[in-house]
This record gives sequence, C-alpha cells and structure tokens, in this order.
Amino acid sequence: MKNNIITPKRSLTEETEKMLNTQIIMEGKSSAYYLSMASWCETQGYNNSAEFLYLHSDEERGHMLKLFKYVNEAGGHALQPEITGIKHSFKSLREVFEDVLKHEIQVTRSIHEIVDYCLNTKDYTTFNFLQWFVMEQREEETMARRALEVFDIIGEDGIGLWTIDQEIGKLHQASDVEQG
Ligand code: OFO
Repeated sequence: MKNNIITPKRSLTEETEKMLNTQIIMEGKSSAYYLSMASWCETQGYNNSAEFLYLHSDEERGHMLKLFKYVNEAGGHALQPEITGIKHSFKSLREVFEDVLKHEIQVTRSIHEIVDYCLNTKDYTTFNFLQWFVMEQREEETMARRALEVFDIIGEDGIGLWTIDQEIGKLHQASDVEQG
C-alpha cells in the first residue's frame, strides 16, 4: 500500500519522492546531453562552445546532486537514473543550441509541475526547496535564448561561425559574473 502520509521518519510523501526522482532523471539527462554536445563541438573545432557545454554538463550534475541530498535528507531514497538514448551528432552548431533551448523548456515545465503539486498538497518545505530550481531555469532558458540570438545577429556565413563560437564562450563567463 502506498504511504502517502508524512511519518516521523520522513517528511516527503511517496508521490513527491517519485516526482523528485523523475526530476533527478531529467537533471542526469541534462548533464549527459550537454556532455555529448560538448564532445561533438570539440571534434568540430568549436572549442568555446565545447567549454561552455562541458561546464554546463557539470552544473547539471550539481543540480542532480542537490536533489539527491534533499530526497535522502527528507527520508526518501534518491535513485541513480539509467540514462540512454543520448544524441551524439548534430547537423550544425545551431542545432546544438536549439536542442539546448528545447530541453531547458521541458525541464522548466517539469519543475513547475512539481512546484504546483507541492503547493496543492501543502508541502511548503519542498515548495521552498524548489524555488532555487525555478530561478535557475529562468536563467538557463535566458542563456539558451541568448545563444540562439547570437546566430541571428552575426549570421553563419564566412567567419560568422568562428565569431559565434567566440561569443558563446563569453556567455558562460557573463553568467558566472552575474552569479558571483
Ligand atoms: Fe538543471 O538546469 Fe538545466 O536542465
């Protein structure tokens, strides 16, 4: 029988634990996607984009670990996700960043669903914990959109792609400065 009540041993319901474990899968996938993208960029000579994506992959693993800690501390069990079906090659550098944006939009939706659930079930502790992710997603979507704008502003002809790669490298530095 499902234990959907909070007990002395746990402050999470099973349903919330399940949703957070699903989010762990998403963050693990984000990390794996960005690692694969970074590797492809490196093989194509887009070294700044590769660096941006390697760092981003590490950050996503950090997000996954944040969820691990929370779930276990709240009396649940965080599960290491199985991750398969990673795309290894891309038609273009633009396609890489289009995929980043599409993926981040999905992650935001998923976070919002859990936030919504927590609010409806009055799990204000998890609701509060998730606010960090809400803000993080806003930043990440903004960064992905900015990356795509760089393609539109500079254009991909001639030395355009080389310049785009340089500018994408600067985006990560800018976000590091903003985050302090
Ligand atoms: Fe985890 O922030 Fe993107 O996906």
